[in-house]
Amino acid sequence: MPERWDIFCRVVDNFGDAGVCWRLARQLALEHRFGVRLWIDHLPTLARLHPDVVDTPRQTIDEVEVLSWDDAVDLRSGDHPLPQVVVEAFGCGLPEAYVEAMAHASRPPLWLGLEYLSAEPWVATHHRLPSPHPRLPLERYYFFPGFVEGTGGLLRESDLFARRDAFGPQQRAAFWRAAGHEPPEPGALTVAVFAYETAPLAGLLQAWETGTVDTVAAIPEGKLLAAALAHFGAAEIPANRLLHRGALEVRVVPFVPQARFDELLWSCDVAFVRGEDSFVRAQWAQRPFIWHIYPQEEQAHWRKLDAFLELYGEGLAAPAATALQHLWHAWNQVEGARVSPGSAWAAYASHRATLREHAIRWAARLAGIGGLADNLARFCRDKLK
Ligand code: TRH
Repeated sequence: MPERWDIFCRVVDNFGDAGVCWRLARQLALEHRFGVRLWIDHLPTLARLHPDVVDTPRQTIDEVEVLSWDDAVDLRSGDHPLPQVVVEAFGCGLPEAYVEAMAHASRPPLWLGLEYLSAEPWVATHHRLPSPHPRLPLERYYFFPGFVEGTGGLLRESDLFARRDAFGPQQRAAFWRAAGHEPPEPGALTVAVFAYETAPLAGLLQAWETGTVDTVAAIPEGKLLAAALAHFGAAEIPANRLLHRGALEVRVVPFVPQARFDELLWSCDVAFVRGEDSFVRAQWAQRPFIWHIYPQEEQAHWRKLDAFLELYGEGLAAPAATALQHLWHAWNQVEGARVSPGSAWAAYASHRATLREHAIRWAARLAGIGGLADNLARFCRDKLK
């Protein structure tokens, strides 16, 4: 019998909780051949990421059994036998009845808490530590994704690099046509812009349209588009899904299934990404990238942003590292940000070749710590021996 895993995911907002859990579940099922059940509380979000998902309590997609859950679901019924491994994603909490069943099992499942991704130094010291349940004879292990040895690494499918490296001019042209556009002119700078609607987009668009480099900005359908339309004084998306002024052409592109999201990054020179999953995908894409971090209370996210900037800046020439920090701070509206997004962009763009070389080295460095799904499977295999 293949080892069985339950992954529990609550969708907080946006797409990343579902995006990360889906990517993990799919890889454990397809590459590790585990029996995987993904319990998710908001199917419509998953359906945006995978078009085969339908609104039903139970379905199998890409060999993952997807079950819709809320606390009322009685998971102890016979057709939901406990698995060997339970992954609780992002502190979502497990149904009380399920935890009780775990505690009373002759051999309780191995319980892991998959934590949010952070570059903060304390992560490696907490990774794989057990935490006792306050009331029941159970313990839950912290499992942290990360960028350094001693963490769980980052999600990466085994064929990702081969697919990335095989994605050439023809595939890029096909991506643009599938998105409803002609391939950009050879000399144009192409930028993917996936960010929260709070991003200071106007300043960036202004810099691009008044700049000397023809710039094509691909913005996926979503809340950020309103800021782009406002900048152009457009009431709605034009029929040709283009907004053009000066040196800037904004192209509206569809929100594509997650399996094709990488193609957006691979079809552009620079990537503005956000949250957790697209942030990781831009790093695997070896692109210069700008991260719009998910906002948190009391600006805790600024600490996370700077922790990553410090790590990422290792080995990067000082002028390029400074330009990178200024643009990331401006984009994330960090208090005391030195320069506006527009002028920060000009400095950043002047170091694009250096940043591209650094992005290639960084992806190779990350690959050295192994993929998250593989590290997780290895940890569980060792614990279940
Ligand atoms: O959508 P997000 O902002 O999700 C966030 C983060 O996960 C954050 O950590 C979490 O705390 C918060 O949700 C609740 O950003 P993220 O993580 O990049 O997830 C976006 C997903 O959407 C990612 O899997 C890529 C996918 N995507 C597509 O599949 N197709 C698309 O066209 C686009 C633009 C994105």
